[in-house]
Amino acid sequence: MKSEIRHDWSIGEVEEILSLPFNDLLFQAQSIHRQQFDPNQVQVSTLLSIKTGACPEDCGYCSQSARNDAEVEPERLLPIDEVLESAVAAKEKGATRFCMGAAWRNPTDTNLQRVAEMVRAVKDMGMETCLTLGMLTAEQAQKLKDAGLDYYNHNLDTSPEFYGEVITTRTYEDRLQTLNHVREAGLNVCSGGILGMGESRRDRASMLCQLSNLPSHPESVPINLLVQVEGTPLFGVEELDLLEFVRTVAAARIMMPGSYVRLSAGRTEMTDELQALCFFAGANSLFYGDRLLTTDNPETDRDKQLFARLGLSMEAHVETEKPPQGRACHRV
Ligand code: SAM
Ligand code: DTB
Ligand code: SF4
Repeated sequence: MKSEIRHDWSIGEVEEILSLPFNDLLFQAQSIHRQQFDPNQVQVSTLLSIKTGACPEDCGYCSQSARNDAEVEPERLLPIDEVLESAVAAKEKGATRFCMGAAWRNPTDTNLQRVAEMVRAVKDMGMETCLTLGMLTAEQAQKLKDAGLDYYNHNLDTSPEFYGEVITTRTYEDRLQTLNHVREAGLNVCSGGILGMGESRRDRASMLCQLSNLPSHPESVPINLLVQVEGTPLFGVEELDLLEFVRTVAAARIMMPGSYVRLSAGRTEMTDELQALCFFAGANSLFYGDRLLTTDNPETDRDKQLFARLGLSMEAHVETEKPPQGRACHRV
């Protein structure tokens, strides 16, 4: 099984991959993973919510939407010294990348300036930087690139077909446009989605097609398991068979061989054994730190024990210069 960078996947073809016998699927994914990456290394990033809650969007999964009844205390944009304090703590614990998230539809230019200062300061500490602030214009993406930003996270979340069931206040096309602006500005792209929102296997195949058929594969592909937050429309939705989660990780690995596939939200619901299967299926990065944005993540000590049980090591600081022609990075 040779890994190949393709941008022409069809939904039917991916459904077939997702339906393979489990052992065949995991064997294929692990074989491809080993051609591209050290199979015993994980890259770890720490998240911080720099502006929490009161978001005007209606994302059905999100605790931060002003339209939902989740118990989240809204907060204004954090002062830069608080952000830096968290970044220092994350670096001390071994994170190589610091990801700052804001509950905005899109940043205003004033807010963008303040966030750009945060990026400069975190970068000066010797960490990689990532932001997720909602939609960006081409000019805003360029400003962030100029400030030294390494990655921008903007998820497609689900398939174009299922999308309208989850979000109505921005379109799928809006998301693709932001990803295009981010890519054109020369930033690394972090884009993935959420599983367990009541979507079908075909929807999962379709979302992976959207991601892998972008002109360049995202360098980072977060696969979130829905965290069901009380007060959100998706609270109480039927839970996903977690082996289906592993299958989707494996398909992402096969389709985007050079990308980091990131275990994201939902790890507190996963056993060590399930996470081990995800690593075997090709996941090689995760969020590290006891908080995601508004919900819990495993404690760092628990993750350290997990890594020790599996003989995994945390990646040291990596170079994030864009690979030639902006293609997904090929590590051989
Ligand atoms: N407001 C910005 C936006 O939506 O682009 C950035 C922050 S938003 C919280 C970042 C991503 O977190 C979402 O696109 C979604 O994929 C993920 N997310 C949010 N709430 C989640 C939940 N309850 N479970 C799983 N993933 C979630
Ligand atoms: C991503 O795909 N998952 C992270 C990060 N990108 C920003 C966020 C997960 C949020 C989970 C729910 C919460 O903590 O509010
Ligand atoms: Fe707002 Fe982002 Fe949450 Fe949607 S996912 S409600 S845009 S914070």
